[in-house]
Amino acid sequence: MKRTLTVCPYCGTGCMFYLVSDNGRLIGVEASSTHPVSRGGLCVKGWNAFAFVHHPDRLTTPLIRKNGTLQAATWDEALELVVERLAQVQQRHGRDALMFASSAKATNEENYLLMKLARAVFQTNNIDHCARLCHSSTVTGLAETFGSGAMTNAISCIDETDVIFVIGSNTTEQHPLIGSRIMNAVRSGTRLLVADNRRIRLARHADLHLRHRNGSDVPLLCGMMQVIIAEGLADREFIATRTENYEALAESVAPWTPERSAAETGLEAADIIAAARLYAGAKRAMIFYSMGITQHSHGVDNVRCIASLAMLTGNIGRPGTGVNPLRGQNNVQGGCDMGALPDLYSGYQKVSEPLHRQRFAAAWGVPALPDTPGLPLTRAMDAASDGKLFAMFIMGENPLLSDPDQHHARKALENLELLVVQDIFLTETAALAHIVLPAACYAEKEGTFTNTERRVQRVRKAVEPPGEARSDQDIICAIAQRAGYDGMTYADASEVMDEIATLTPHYGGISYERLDPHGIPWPCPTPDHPGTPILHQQRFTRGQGHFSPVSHRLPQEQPDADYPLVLTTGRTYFHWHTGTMTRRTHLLDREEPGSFLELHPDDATRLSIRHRERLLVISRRGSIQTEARVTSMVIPGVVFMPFHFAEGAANRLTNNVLDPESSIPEFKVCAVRLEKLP
Ligand SMILES: Nc1nc2c(c(=O)[nH]1)N[C@H]1C(S)=C(S)[C@@H](COP(=O)(O)OP(=O)(O)OC[C@H]3O[C@@H](n4cnc5c(=O)[nH]c(N)nc54)[C@H](O)[C@@H]3O)O[C@H]1N2
Ligand SMILES: Nc1nc2c(c(=O)[nH]1)N[C@H]1C(S)=C(S)[C@@H](COP(=O)(O)OP(=O)(O)OC[C@H]3O[C@@H](n4cnc5c(=O)[nH]c(N)nc54)[C@H](O)[C@@H]3O)O[C@H]1N2
Ligand code: SF4
Ligand SMILES: [Mo]
Repeated sequence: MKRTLTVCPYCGTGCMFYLVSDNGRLIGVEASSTHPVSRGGLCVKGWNAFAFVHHPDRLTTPLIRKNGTLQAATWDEALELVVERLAQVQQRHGRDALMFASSAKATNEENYLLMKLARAVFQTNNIDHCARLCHSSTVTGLAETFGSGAMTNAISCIDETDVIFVIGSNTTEQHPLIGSRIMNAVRSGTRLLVADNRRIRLARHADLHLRHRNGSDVPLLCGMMQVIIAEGLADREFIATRTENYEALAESVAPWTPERSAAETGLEAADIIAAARLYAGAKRAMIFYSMGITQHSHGVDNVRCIASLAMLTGNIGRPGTGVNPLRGQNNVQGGCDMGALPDLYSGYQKVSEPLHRQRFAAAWGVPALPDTPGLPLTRAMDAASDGKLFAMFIMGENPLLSDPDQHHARKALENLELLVVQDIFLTETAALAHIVLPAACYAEKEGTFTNTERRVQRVRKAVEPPGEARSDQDIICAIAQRAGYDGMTYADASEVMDEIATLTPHYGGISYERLDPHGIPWPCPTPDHPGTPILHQQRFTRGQGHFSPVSHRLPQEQPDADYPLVLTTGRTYFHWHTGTMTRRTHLLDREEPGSFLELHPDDATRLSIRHRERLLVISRRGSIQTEARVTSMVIPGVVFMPFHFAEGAANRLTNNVLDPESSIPEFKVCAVRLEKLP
């Protein structure tokens, strides 16, 4: 038996474990007792992360659509066709007629290579990834206020803080090893404030649980800031020495009295005051947030308020403090770091900045690189649907299920002259493709993932890929070569990391030799630098912290007589997004086998819907059948659905309206009505 130390392929917590294999087959997972995050534990997805790897549904050969059906082909045929057809589309419609979707499931090296392929070989900045649907509001909001969009503190800071404020994060289900660390801290006296109208597990252990209306975080946070300033709880010294634009912030929150905030949020004024005192009264307080904050048409404003609240109380740059956006996918932090973003190279270096462009062009051996930012993923889907984008190369994403408004997503994908999908399974999206390329999964390749606390960790090959599947790195490099570019030949993944280090200041000191055993948190600028667990200690990345005042905007679709309920969507503990991996893992699928809708008992009684009854959920965009789960997890007037299930897909209902600044969709609020099945 062989044990291979590697990183969990599911969430951004970044637990490391050993894959146990026997005779070339994975047979189990063993936790790593010394790893600083997992510390001998794993959640149920981690324990089962070996099971999908050998599933018979794995893609084993390239597929090409002939006479309407996908048929097995050789790599030679498939790669030749990809290059030929991409070039054709560019000749016909211009170089920006293509979009590359990168993958937060793939390694740093693979994300870097796909963005190099897009920019150096195909000369377009049209590259993005699922961070657009996820923390793009964070990247925009924290870049403006702090200068860096990453989690400011380390996960271990949970052990040394006085108050934890969790807002819009179902931490025990979605970042389980962080959730359990919070629970441990609470057991030993740390106070907990939760703002989320679902009665999530952490809420049951909170000193105060705020069940405010969906989309009313700006009124809540402004109300708290008003109380903090009015009661003299602000950190005057921190504001004076470390920040700018405080006067404007103070003026903007002054009208948000607890009474006004209460009216907008549906909370009691006394609870808003209590929340403000609890957070601001702590010597050290940490904020954790996730999709409840970012996935709104005012997501960036929510993030700005969170940044302001932390700066107002001096809770930045010290142990046990910070603004901590929990990054979702195993390598979504890395996808962003590597520049799988339409406006940025690796290390958040702007494509619009001539010096950066020249440096990357010189390193990549091309005469020039495109200077205008490309399309965000969500805007690319709009462009495809409008017939203005003609080809998409999708590596490791399943937008037909994960994008808002499935009807719109389907139209966009079906409109394309060329759709190439590179995945480990024949997903709903891949089934629409003209060419499908079979990829190796995390257990079958070398590379690195960067977790939510910026820790760059080694992913190691435990077994061979099935059939002719190849690593994303191999496939991307083969495409580059066939397109006539000779700057993408590497002996192995570590050589790619060496190139990344020369072009990416945060990763400047990172090399594979240094990552043993448990990685290094960036920034790590030089080979002798130990890494940086806490950001913004002496100064903010941008210099002074910037207070950005906001004004309140409601979610775009409000309940009305026809669609009287608010639908909010999210996740469950057992499943992962579009279910490609977890629904092929027997132990997980058994726990949560199908689509459901959480509905408050009051609403159920009013509509005479019984627990487990099948019902119809209808929005302005579509309708689905699902099963009612009558529960006080949700508040009256709000229903919740996970988006994991192709049958009963929540994204048939959601609204494709975007935050104007971050282009994130409003996944967290749309209006629906329920009907009993005839
Ligand atoms: N098991 C599992 N774990 C996962 C994932 C998975 O699919 N399955 N996905 C990963 C990814 S990519 C991500 S991004 C993370 C997401 O992690 P989370 O953000 O924790 O998960 P969600 O279920 O999307 O939403 C979290 C909470 O937001 C609340 N919420 C909804 N609307 C609002 C609002 O207006 N304001 C506030 N304050 N709260 C609101 C919901 O009630 C919900 O409890 O999880 C990661 N971890
Ligand atoms: N309604 C609603 N919709 C949402 C959200 C929500 O809260 N509500 N959340 C949004 C968020 S935060 C996110 S992050 C997105 C996620 O959206 P997606 O990223 O589209 O969802 P996944 O199912 O994680 O897709 C990852 C794909 O990568 C494949 N894969 C796994 N490993 C590898 C690999 O090594 N190589 C390759 N090439 N492929 C691989 C998997 O089989 C899968 O098809 O969903 C978004 N959609
Ligand atoms: S907490 Fe996240 S990283 Fe850790 S085992 Fe669970 S899914 Fe994997
Ligand atoms: Mo995400």
